[in-house]
Amino acid sequence: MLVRRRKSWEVPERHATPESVFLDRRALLAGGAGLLAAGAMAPHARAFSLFGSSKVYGPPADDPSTGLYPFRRNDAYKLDRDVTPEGFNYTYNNYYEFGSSKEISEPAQALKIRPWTVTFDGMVEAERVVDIDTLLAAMPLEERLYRHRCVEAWSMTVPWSGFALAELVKYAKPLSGAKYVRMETFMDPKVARGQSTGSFGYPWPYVEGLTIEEATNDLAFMVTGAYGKPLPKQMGSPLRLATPWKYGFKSIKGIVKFTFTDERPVSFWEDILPREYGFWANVNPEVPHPRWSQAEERVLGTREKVPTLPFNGYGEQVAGLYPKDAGREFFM
Ligand SMILES: Nc1nc2c(c(=O)[nH]1)N[C@H]1C(S)=C(S)[C@@H](COP(=O)(O)O)O[C@H]1N2
Ligand SMILES: [Mo]
Repeated sequence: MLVRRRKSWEVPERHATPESVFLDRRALLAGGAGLLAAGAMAPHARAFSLFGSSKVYGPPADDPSTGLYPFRRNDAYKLDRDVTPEGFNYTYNNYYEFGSSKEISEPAQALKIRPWTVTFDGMVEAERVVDIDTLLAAMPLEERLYRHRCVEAWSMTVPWSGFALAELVKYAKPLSGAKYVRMETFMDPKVARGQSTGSFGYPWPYVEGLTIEEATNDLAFMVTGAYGKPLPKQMGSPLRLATPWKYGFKSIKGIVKFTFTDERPVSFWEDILPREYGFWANVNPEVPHPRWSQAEERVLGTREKVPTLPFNGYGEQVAGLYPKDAGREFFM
C-alpha cells in the first residue's frame, strides 16, 4: 500500500534538479529564455529539455488585484541571505494538483483565479463565503521577507505579499471552543489533472491545518503575492499560506476554505504517509527524514549548501508554541 502511494519526495535526489541544470537555466533566463532555441544549446540541450516549456509564467496579466501592489514592507522580518531570483520561484514549484515534477508552471495556467471565493465554516459565529477581492480590501496588506525550507532539503527566500493569518482568524470570528483551523485547496480535476489521473488514490483536495495558537502567531502569513506583484498561478494564486518555521508542504496553495474545529485535521501528506510526514512538520536539522538527512539544505539560485536551523531560524518567535521536550513527531 505504501509502495503504491510512493511519491517523488521518497526519491528526492531524482527530482532534485542537478546543479548543472540549474546553472544552464539561470544563463537561459538571463539571456531571454523564450528566444533561445533548444537546438542552439548544443551540449545542454538535453538537460534543458527536462524543463519542457521555456516560457516563464509570471503574475496573470488579468489579475484584478494588480493595482494593489507593491505592499508596504514590514521591516521586522529580516533575512540573512539573498532573495531567490524570481525566475527560480516562477519555474521550480511543488503543486501536485498539476503534476509531480517541479515543472508545473505551464499546466497551472489553466486554473481560473476569478471568480474565487473563500468559505469560513465550522466553529464560527456565522458561516460566510467571501469574494477574494473583498477579503483583500478588508485586510492590512504588507510585504515580508521569509525563508522557505522544503522537506526535500532545498530552500528559497521570498518577498511575500499578503497579511497576517491572525487577521484572517479575527475576521472569521471563531467560537472559543475552536482549537484548529483546517485549510483546503480548490478541487477541480478537469483543470488540475493531478487530481484525477495518475494520482495513486491521493486524498484530494489538499488539506493542511494549524492550531489556533500557531495560526495567530505573528509569523503565520497569508500570501497573495510575491516580488511585489500578485502571485503567479503556479505559486498558489490567489491565496496560499506561509509558515516559514515548518516544512514547505504546510504552505498550502490555492485555498478555498477555512474550517474551524476542535478536532486535529489530518494533513494531505500525513494521510498518505504518516510514518514520514506529520501534522506538526516543524523544521529540525537533528531529526532526519526516514530516508534522508535534514541537516543541510540546497539554497536555490546559488551553488550553496548551508546548515539547516532549528525552526528554520525562527525559534525565537515560535519555539514557545511547543513542549520543551517535544519529540520526533513535532519535527516530521
Ligand atoms: N495545494 C498544494 N499546496 C502545496 C503543495 C501542493 O502540492 N499542493 N506543495 C507544497 C510544497 S511541498 C511546497 S515546498 C510548497 C512549494 O511552494 P512554491 O512552489 O511556491 O515553491 O508548496 C506547498 N503547497
Ligand atoms: Mo515541499
